[in-house]
Amino acid sequence: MTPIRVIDSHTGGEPTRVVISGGPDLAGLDPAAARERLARDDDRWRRAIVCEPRGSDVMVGAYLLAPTRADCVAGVVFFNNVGYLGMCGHGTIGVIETLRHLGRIAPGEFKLETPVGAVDVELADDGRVAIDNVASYRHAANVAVDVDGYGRLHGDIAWGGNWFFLVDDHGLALDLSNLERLTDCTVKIRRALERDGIAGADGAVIDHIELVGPSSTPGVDARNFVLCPGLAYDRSPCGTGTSAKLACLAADGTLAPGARWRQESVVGSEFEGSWRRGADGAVLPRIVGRAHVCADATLLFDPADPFAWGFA
Ligand code: PYC
Repeated sequence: MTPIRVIDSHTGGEPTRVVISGGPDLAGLDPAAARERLARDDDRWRRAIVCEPRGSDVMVGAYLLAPTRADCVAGVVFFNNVGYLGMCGHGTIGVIETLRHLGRIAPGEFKLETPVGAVDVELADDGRVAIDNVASYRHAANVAVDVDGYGRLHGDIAWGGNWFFLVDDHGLALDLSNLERLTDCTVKIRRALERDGIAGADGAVIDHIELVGPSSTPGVDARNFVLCPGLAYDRSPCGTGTSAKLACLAADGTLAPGARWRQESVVGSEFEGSWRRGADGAVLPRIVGRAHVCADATLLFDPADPFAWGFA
């Protein structure tokens, strides 16, 4: 087994592991085709790269692909401890910071191909990355769900590059000291959605649960707790989750186009969001955040290691 070189970064505390060399051969595939192939034929690489013993439930991986579109700087497929993501906001910021660290890009504007479409990104001189995310929208508002141990809660179903159920009336403190209860509540919301057949467009599974509440940080509009598909919580404010929130604010008419929305995570890291109206009326979110590279490592595969291919 050839070693795999990875670069780890974190975006507001949420890790991204970018595969620089080694791993599955994805030559010539666009991100959507690569994701399909990986899930069907090559899934063991995902486990080996982001699951224990080399990774953890929190780790998000990113395969870098040669772009198939002339206007894109690279393609990317994001993955985690249970599968593959359509888009990943914090991960995109981590990929851009990684490309900058490698000297492959300098501050400027780029396009990145993802399985759910191309996204425009801008790297500023100070290292901040702005993502013009995919068109986001609210699919359903104020959907009631009976949650074991928490009673009847209400949430909006929204798309921000992944499917989210956004709940305001949870009554929980969005605080690190309350992680156990936050996780318990969001896992139970997820189960209740599945039980009741509550889904996104075309029956899509809602695999991200976002609790939103006020922030006590001056100037910050909201604080969130996001449960990811593999049941780890997002340490960052979640780029796709912030996009989903912006779509709901736009649908409610409570955030004007171009107005700034500052959202912080349960660990206190922050993304800045805003939205503009696309030509077809779509809500186009912009998310701004910053990542830091924290490791440049080689993953080794010992043929005698019974856990060489990871375990979930
Ligand atoms: O930032 O979009 C995001 C994200 C999705 C899952 C973890 N982070």
